[in-house]
Amino acid sequence: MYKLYTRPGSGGFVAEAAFALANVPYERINVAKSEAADPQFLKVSPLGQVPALALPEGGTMTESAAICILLGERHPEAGLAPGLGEEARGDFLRWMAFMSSTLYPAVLRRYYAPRYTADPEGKVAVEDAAVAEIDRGLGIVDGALEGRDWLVGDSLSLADVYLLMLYSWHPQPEKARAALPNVERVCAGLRKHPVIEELNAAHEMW
Ligand SMILES: N[C@@H](CCC(=O)N[C@@H](CS)C(=O)NCC(=O)O)C(=O)O
Repeated sequence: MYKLYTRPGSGGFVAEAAFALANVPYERINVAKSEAADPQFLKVSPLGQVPALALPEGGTMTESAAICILLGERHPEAGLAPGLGEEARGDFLRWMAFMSSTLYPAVLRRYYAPRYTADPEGKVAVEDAAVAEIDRGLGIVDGALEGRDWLVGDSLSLADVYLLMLYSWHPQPEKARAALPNVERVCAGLRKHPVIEELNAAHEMW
């Protein structure tokens, strides 16, 4: 069985959503922040981050986007990602990479600002610049969602769930709602999805 290392309110949300939406059983291992430096956990996740995944056949992996892409491939019947050779595959990979390499790091700079400056006075400047980058990235996604129900193709994919997770972490939700009408519209619909709603009861993302 898969083992997912996660914790409420974390990037484990999107991986848990993938399992729940695909109806694939997994063991959920809660890693409290205080346990992140545990040597056993560091063997699975060298940066001490969640999510991390132990695969049923052996081996482990980190990185939320990679985990989601793999689960989408392994459980195609769930329709969580366009398959190899499908026209929407490029968009799916593009948005998963955009979110994990551009948006998620901007969110991390906002919430872990002291890691990103050697200047003891620099925290606020890092936070402000991070919020500007979050807004810039989400603005690009908002433009891509104009006139569309979903980010990729004609149906829900893990790219939409990933977006929902990152958008939920916006430090100024009122401002974000007003500035990002298309992101808000898609995420508002997704928040009512029964599987997502149930998952949020444990994560309290919104
Ligand atoms: N690039 C990683 C980032 C994961 C990440 O930063 N997770 C946060 C929780 S949202 C974490 O575990 N942070 C603890 C730390 O960095 O010390 C991914 O996409 O999975």
